[in-house]
Amino acid sequence: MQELEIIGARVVATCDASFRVIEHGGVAISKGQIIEVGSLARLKSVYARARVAFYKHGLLMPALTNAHIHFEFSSHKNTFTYGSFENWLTSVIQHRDLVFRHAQRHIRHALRVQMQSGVGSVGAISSYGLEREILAHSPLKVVFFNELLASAPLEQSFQDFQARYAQSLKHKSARFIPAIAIHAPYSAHKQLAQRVLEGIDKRTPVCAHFLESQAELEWLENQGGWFARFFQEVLGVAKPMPSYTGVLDFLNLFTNKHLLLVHALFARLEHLKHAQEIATQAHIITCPRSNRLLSGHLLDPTRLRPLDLPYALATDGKSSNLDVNLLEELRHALFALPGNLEDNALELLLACSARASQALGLNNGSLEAGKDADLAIFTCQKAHTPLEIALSLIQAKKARALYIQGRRVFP
Ligand code: MCF
Ligand code: FE
Repeated sequence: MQELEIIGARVVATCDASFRVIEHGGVAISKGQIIEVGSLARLKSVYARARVAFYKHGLLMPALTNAHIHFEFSSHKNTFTYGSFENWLTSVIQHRDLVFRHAQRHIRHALRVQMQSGVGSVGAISSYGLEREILAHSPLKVVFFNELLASAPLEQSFQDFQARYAQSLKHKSARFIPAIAIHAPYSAHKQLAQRVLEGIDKRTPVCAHFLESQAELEWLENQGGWFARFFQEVLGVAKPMPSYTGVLDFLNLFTNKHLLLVHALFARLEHLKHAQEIATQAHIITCPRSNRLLSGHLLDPTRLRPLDLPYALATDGKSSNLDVNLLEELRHALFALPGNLEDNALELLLACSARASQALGLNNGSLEAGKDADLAIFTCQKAHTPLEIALSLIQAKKARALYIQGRRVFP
């Protein structure tokens, strides 16, 4: 007889396409996967031999997904400058090494924060590989984005990247997925970006920071502005020129790829449409607190709706945030993003569950038969609508339990 389990709660938010909410419901689990979702009474009668765990004052949801986090910067507190993207970037270049002290301890803490906040999957951006072993041995599902950072087309930079990528491939499993991030148009040279992306299949997500600042747009479109001065004065480049002929040229790197564009605050409609046309699938990742601290702007979800371009919510790293708690991010997003509150509540719940999971190409993020049994339980008295569920979540502050493939990993 195979191991069967039912996990139920007073409120079940499936986060499926119809956003079904079930009172006194649950999921039946076998071999780490959900085999049925429904009322507790039905599940108990169909799977009479199953072990049952019921959370009386609980909200059962898919485990959350934090689709963009820089674990390596977890020890950062107040070294970098906020209030302007340009000043932030200059401060990162000047003080980056400082923040890697005691990195391992802080990375472990950031990992605990993920689990405490009900996060079961992460999209981890890795510039140096400092967090690779810790993440590879954690219970979380990890899409591990080895980040290309090289503004000049040096062979040594390519070799260093390949070596890091090869290290991550050693840990490849159903739970740890090595992938590639192209840092940004101003910091990843076209020739190297093309070379590292060669042979990457159309199902593995590729990630890039994209049009996070007005300066980046100006650099790509007019080859001038703040970045020209930055390359000359800070990095000592004699005649700085972008390696891309424009925004679309940068996006063309991702033709036939599964593309995640992070931030996209200064992207125009034509850029977003182009991304959708050339990519096999395109997603936006938004990190509202990071955006507020760096450029001051926030993504306007109403601009994405007519395009049918999904977005995922993420914390970014402590390099540009006060913490990496996704429930805190949800709280700020709910209060700060422009648009109708109820529409935003529904989209934001999906943005840290089903849509974030789709962005990372994972088989979780909603409670449906055939999905991995990655579940989070939060305290909740009662909730029906997406807004009530979102409000319960942000008041809960911490998950009561986190299951991955049906196995409890927290507390
Ligand atoms: O998403 C934010 C802001 N935009 C760009 N980069 C980063 C962010 N948080 C951390 N970073 C890292 C990036 O991975 O900062 C460095 C890279 O290591 C900037 S380039 C020297
Ligand atoms: Fe980032």
